Amino acid sequence: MIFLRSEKKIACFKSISLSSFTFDSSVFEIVDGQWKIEDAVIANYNTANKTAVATVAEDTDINGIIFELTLKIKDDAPAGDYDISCTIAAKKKSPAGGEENVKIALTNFTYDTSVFELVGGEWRVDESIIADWDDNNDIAAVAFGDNQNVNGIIFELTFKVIDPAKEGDYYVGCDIIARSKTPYGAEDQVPVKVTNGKITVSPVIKGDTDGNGVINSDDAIYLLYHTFLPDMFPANQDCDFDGNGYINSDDAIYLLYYTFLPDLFPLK
Ligand SMILES: [Ca+2]
Ligand SMILES: [Ca+2]
Repeated sequence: MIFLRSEKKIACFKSISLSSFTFDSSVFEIVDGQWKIEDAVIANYNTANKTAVATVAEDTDINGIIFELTLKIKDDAPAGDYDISCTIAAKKKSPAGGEENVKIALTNFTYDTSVFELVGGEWRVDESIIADWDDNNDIAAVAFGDNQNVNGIIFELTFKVIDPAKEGDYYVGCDIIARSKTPYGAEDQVPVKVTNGKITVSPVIKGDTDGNGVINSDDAIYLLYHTFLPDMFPANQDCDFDGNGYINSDDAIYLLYYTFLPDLFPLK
């Protein structure tokens, strides 16, 4: 259980985060990142945001190679020397009177499994010491300083709608456990309120590529982004609007014309 893991009897932690990897993206592409620290309490690499965080006991020796980044060289890359850098932030925290005095665990996520598949979860607490999501067990845990404001959105779940799903409103809930350290080192349960999330499932409107319910020039721009970055801008429908058999920027232009002259440029 992740939540218990953060309560290991370790006197002090230190955390290291790597972010803002900079390199010549016309030559290289990040394939993977992996921590090389043994005995890390948490060692995580977030592929989407290209950030890596590790937390270790204070007495862990972390001299030497601590992180390995695997890059792929693109075809036709010119020979030469290239620099790669990243931002490293390191923090040292003591559980007894240090800053990471508040811990929150989210468990028992409830949702209609006949309609949704849970595909991901991510903490939105800035400056957290530990933030983890165990998708095998549907448990998420975070620890942060008691001077941290955590009102608002703290955790984001990503669902996939199972096709075909019935239209309607669905609710998502979870159990939440929050604890805070007292000045004497003991722990108090903190009262917290969970607001259940609502998801509305509705049919996709032809041409509404960004899925906001209306068709306008933003959808043409979204489709243009999709043709360049399909992973970041996924398609919610078949976007071959000019009906020539393939999807490219011409379909984005065609969709733009459609927003002005729908009769002349009907969506195929
Ligand atoms: Ca739209
Ligand atoms: Ca087309």
